[in-house]
Amino acid sequence: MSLRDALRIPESEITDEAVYRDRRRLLALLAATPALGLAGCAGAEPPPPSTARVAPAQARSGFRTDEALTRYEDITSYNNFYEFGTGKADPSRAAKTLRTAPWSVEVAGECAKPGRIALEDLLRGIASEERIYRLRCVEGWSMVIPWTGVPLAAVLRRFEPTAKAKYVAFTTLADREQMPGLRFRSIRWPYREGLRIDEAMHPLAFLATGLYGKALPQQNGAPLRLVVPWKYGFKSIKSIVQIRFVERMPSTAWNDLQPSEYGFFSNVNPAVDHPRWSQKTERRIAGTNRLLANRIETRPFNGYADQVAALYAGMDLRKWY
Ligand SMILES: Nc1nc2c(c(=O)[nH]1)N[C@H]1C(S)=C(S)[C@@H](COP(=O)(O)O)O[C@H]1N2
Ligand SMILES: [Mo]
Repeated sequence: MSLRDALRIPESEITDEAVYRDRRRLLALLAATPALGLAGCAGAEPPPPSTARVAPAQARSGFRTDEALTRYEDITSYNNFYEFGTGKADPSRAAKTLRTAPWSVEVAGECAKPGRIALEDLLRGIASEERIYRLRCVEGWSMVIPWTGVPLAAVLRRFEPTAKAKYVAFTTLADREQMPGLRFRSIRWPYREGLRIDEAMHPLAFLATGLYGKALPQQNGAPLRLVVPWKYGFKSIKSIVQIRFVERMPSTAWNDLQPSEYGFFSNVNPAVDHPRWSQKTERRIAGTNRLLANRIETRPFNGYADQVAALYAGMDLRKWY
């Protein structure tokens, strides 16, 4: 298996166990190899934030779906949370050690009101909502998840971002004592993600605190986790401890590791294949059980094109993948 194969293995017939062993072996290899120097987006001028506004009724039409929900058992036992191991079953077993209270978030950068804020205060006064969103993993499986939480924009506005805030960067907790996966340099810790400011302020961008009406389980990113339903799952960063408003496109964990495979934008796009596999279809994990997943066609922006396509008007989505 080549070095490239070390990075991700597509969802397929391979068992979780085999994926786990291969990843561990090959990620060790990767860690021992100098940077590949792949081009990615570095150096190119990133597109400015759009001024597109989505009408409230249009936005709300993306808040629910009639599609069959994924079972609670599957949402909470088939996870990606590398801080707790690279196997799909690892987080549900290992994340119980994550202490989710007390929890605070540091807010920094280009805003009038930076500081460290307790989670209760971060959420205070913002009405909790339920949103049923599709989540499409870049590996080729998808789920339909009933989240509870708050609009990201409502939280971000609290801190009064300045005109220089062109992007928002998010960071996950990185605590070796609580997170056994940090021993492996599968990615460069802490896990980091980012959005352009207009994406972050979009009504669909959501901060989840629960699912199926219950508190968010650790393996799903408790106590506070981003959900960006029109982007590949890895953009939905878990267990957030820092939010930074920045002027330049921030570095993100997967883009850092392999820029030719994982771009900054990472909008779900069946027309742009991952270099090692097609993105045209997905295995929908819903209803009865995970082993009876349906193969369905992947939709542009994960089916949220009506709500978000305007954000990318005039952008070449092959270049800005
Ligand atoms: N901190 C952190 N956030 C993360 C990940 C991770 O490994 N670490 N994995 C991402 C990936 S690849 C996906 S598909 C989703 C999975 O979310 P779920 O396990 O709640 O379904 O979480 C994302 N957020
Ligand atoms: Mo993913």
